[in-house]
Amino acid sequence: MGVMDDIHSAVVSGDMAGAKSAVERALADGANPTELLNSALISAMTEVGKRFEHKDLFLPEMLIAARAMKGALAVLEPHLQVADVQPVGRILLATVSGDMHDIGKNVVGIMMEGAGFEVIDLGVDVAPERIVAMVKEYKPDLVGLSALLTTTIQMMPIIIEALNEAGIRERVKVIVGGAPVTQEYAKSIGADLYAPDAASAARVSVESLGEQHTTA
Ligand code: B1M
Repeated sequence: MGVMDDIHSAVVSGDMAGAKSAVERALADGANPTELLNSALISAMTEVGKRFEHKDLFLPEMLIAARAMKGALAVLEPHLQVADVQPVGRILLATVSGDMHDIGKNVVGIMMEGAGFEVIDLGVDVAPERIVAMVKEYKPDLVGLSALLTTTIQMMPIIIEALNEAGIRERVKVIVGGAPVTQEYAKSIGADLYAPDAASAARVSVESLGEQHTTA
């Protein structure tokens, strides 16, 4: 079994120490950090999701797999950052109310930092009122909303409406993402941008900075 397989199976089985040391080993062997993220780590979480769906694995196992993923990601993070990038803008990131999934949002944050954004991460389960207050306080260029549940993506238009009601919608671009979110959904709720993954989230965000306010 190769080191990529070791990482994959350590994450799936929730072995954080094993996942971290396998990532260290892969990096020492010269593995590409982005490939490692996509092929070993993210694919492991996809596998966990499939097993959960098929009832081959249950909530506690999903939780320890997520913990192993986070440990491995912490080892990988410095290698995903590009040194000496010029600051391009500021983004406020949040997982929406009712949603505790933060791995994808964290990966988006890492990629945004790599692209030169100052990232203000509000964490998970963030209420619309808090997002409005933080936009007023930090005056970001973008607000990034993540949601992983078909139920919680419904908070996204509520947050956009809250920004509207507070009279600050025009000050920021809103980018949305997360597994159940689609380009069509993003457009239908009046988001400015949508990205299916972290790398494209960073790319479209940088591109959007020079553009007029549009919808996704
Ligand atoms: Co949850 N969970 N979970 N879970 N979980 C899913 C999402 C699920 C698809 C699993 C399944 O059934 N196959 C399912 C949702 C079904 C649905 O809504 N249709 C599900 C469920 C049901 C639940 C609970 C309800 C289970 C229960 O309690 N019975 C519960 C809900 C809790 C809550 O939020 N209120 C729950 C709980 C959990 C854990 C806490 C155990 C854990 C989360 C731990 C954590 O995040 N700290 C967890 C996990 C780990 C998962 C899976 C297995 C993996 C998610 C993940 O981290 N993926 C997931 C199954 C799956 O996704 N295949 C599942 C890796 C991550 C890098 O990818 O988050 O998709 P992702 O992010 C990607 C893109 O989506 C995108 O870029 C990222 C990187 O490329 N992206 C953005 C994300 N945000 C973006 C924002 C952007 C742009 C792009 O712009 C701002």
